[in-house]
Amino acid sequence: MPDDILKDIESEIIDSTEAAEAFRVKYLGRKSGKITGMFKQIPEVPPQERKALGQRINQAKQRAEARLAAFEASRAPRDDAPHAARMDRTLPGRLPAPPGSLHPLTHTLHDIAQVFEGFGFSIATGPEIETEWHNFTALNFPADHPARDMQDTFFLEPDRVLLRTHTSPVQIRALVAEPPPVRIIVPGRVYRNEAVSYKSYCLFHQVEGLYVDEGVSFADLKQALRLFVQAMFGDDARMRFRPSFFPFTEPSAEVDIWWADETLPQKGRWLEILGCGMVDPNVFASVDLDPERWTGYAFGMGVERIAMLRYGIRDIRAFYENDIRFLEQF
Ligand code: 2NL
Repeated sequence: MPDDILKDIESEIIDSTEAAEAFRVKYLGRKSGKITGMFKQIPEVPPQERKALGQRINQAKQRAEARLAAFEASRAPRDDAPHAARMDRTLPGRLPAPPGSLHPLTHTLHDIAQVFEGFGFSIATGPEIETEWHNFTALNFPADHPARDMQDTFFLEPDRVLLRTHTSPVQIRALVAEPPPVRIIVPGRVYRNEAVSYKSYCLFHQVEGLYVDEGVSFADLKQALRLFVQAMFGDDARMRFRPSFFPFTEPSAEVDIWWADETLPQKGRWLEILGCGMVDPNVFASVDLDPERWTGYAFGMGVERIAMLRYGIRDIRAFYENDIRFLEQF
């Protein structure tokens, strides 16, 4: 009877596509659906009852169709639903997420900084866009020095503003800003207008160091750098100081380390890793410090050069290409 069937329709559980299809066949199926069957029985009742019966069967049919429509609406995304509502939360995630790693230059910089922080140096940074005075003049570069040339330096404004060619201008700023003692290392990007090749790039990284106080000696410099080389390259590392020249230090030296290489007849060779020296009296004078009172040592090294040595990287450009196959090795 139609009244009973309405109750049945309302009490059915439709919680899956399969349940919905079973419901449709049970009530609305063409061959053996209950409602379909009731329509077929209409001719068998007395004519005066047919209209009312037909209406009640139609009502049951509408309820059955409404339940199916409600189920469809509950699972099908609406066109205006936000994207997340249409997302299938039952799909497995994409695993594993690559964790990433530190850049080899970052590793090397951390290791260098850690050694000098252990000696009591603190880290100072400064602008990459500099004045010609901070980058050259205060550092005792003569007015006609070739490094000031357009060929080596990126000038932003003629003869005034430039991309720093070393991090020394940060040390000049430190000496201008605070009275000694000063004990800082200065890591950072520097720029040079050079022909790009496997061994030089238009930008690279330096760590420079500066120690200024009364009574600082060349022996202090040698000791600090010897301990640095041992911390970076091992206690057995062989090193030598070789006389050199920089406008901003006097005397000046370069440090070489012995790089063992069994394929060479001499079983290795000396490789330069940094430059250093005693702060030139003219530098003290340009920052208004008395050269008779203050003494200091300074040094500078290329981070790429040290990273290339320790990791066996042959082309400096690899640091800047961001090739994931290179980066994921560190
Ligand atoms: C190198 C050599 C060096 C310095 C940098 C410096 C800074 C001040 C005063 C004196 Cl404020 N010196 N810095 C000294 C000697 C060498 O770098 O080959 N760098 C890659």
